[in-house]
Amino acid sequence: MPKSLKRIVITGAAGHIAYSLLFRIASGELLGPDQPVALNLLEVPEALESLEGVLLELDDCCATFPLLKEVKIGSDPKELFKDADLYILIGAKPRGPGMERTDLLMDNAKIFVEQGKVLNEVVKEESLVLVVGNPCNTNCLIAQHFAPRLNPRHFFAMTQLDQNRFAVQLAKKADVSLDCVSNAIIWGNHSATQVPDFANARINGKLVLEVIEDRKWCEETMIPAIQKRGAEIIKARGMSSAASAANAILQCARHLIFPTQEVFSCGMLSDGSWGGPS
Ligand code: NAX
Repeated sequence: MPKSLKRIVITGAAGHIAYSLLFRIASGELLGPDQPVALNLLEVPEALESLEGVLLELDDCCATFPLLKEVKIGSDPKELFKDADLYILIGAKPRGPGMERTDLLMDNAKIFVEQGKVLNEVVKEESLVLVVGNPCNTNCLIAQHFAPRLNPRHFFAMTQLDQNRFAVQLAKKADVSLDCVSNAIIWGNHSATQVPDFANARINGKLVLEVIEDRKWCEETMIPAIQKRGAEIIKARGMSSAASAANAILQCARHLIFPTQEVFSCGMLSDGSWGGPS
C-alpha cells in the first residue's frame, strides 16, 4: 500500500540554506524513496517573488521528483503550519562578517515567539520541530516556550554541522577516513562557546587521546577552529555556510525521524538525563 503523504514546513524558504535543501528533500533523500512528500514553504512577503522562482525550478525538476506531491508557498504561518509532520525553522536574519550569533538575538527572537505561538495553535502531537535559524538554541527554547501544547522533547536545535566539523578535524589529524570517527559529541550552544568533546570521541573505537596523543592540539587548535569555523566560512565566502548546513539538516532530521544506534548531537530541552523524541 502506498505510504500516506508527509508534510514538511520549511521557513526561510527563499534563503541560501533552503535553496540547498529543498531539492534534496524533494528527491527523497530525507524521508526515503517510497515516501510521498508535501512542502509548505514560508517566507517574508518581500521574498515571495524570489520563492516563486524556486517554485518554478522545483516544477522543472518534477520529472525526477515523483515523490513531491504538493508545494504551498506563503507568508502566513497560521496557514502554512497546519498539519505538518516536521518543521524545519531556518528563516531568520543570518550573521554578517564580524557578527557573533548573539548579535542576532533580539531580531530573531521575535520571529520565534510568533512561530511558537502559531505552532501551539496548529501543531499535531507527534510533530517534530528542528530549529536552524541562529542563535538556534535560544530560538528553539523560545519557540518551545510559546508552544506548551507540544511535547518539549519534540523541539531540537541543530548542532549537527558542528559535529561534522569536529569529526572531520579528528579524521584529518589521525589520517583516517571519516567513518572511523564516532562519538563526536558537541556540548553546549551552537556558538563560539560550544565544547567539542574530544575526551569521549573515538577513532577506530579507541579514545581520541590514545590515537592522537596530543591534548594541546585538541584544546588549543582544534576546539577554537571548530568554534570559529562558521566565522571562517563567512570571511572567505562573504556569506554564512549554506550547502553544508543543508547537508547537516538532512542528517539531523533523519536521525530524529528514523531510529539509529549512532551517537549524534543536537540541542534539546533536558532535565540532565538523556532522552530522544518520545
Ligand atoms: P538567508 O538570509 O539566505 O535566508 C534566510 C531567509 O529567512 C531569508 O530569505 C528571509 O527572508 C527569511 N526570513 C526571515 N524572517 C522570516 C520569517 N519570519 N519567516 C519566514 N522566513 C523568514 O540565510 P541562510 O544562509 O539561509 O541562513 C538562515 C539561518 O541559518 C541564519 O540564522 C543562520 O545564521 C543560520 N545558520 C545556522 C546553522 C546551524 O548550524 N544551526 C548553520 C548555518 C547558518 O549559519
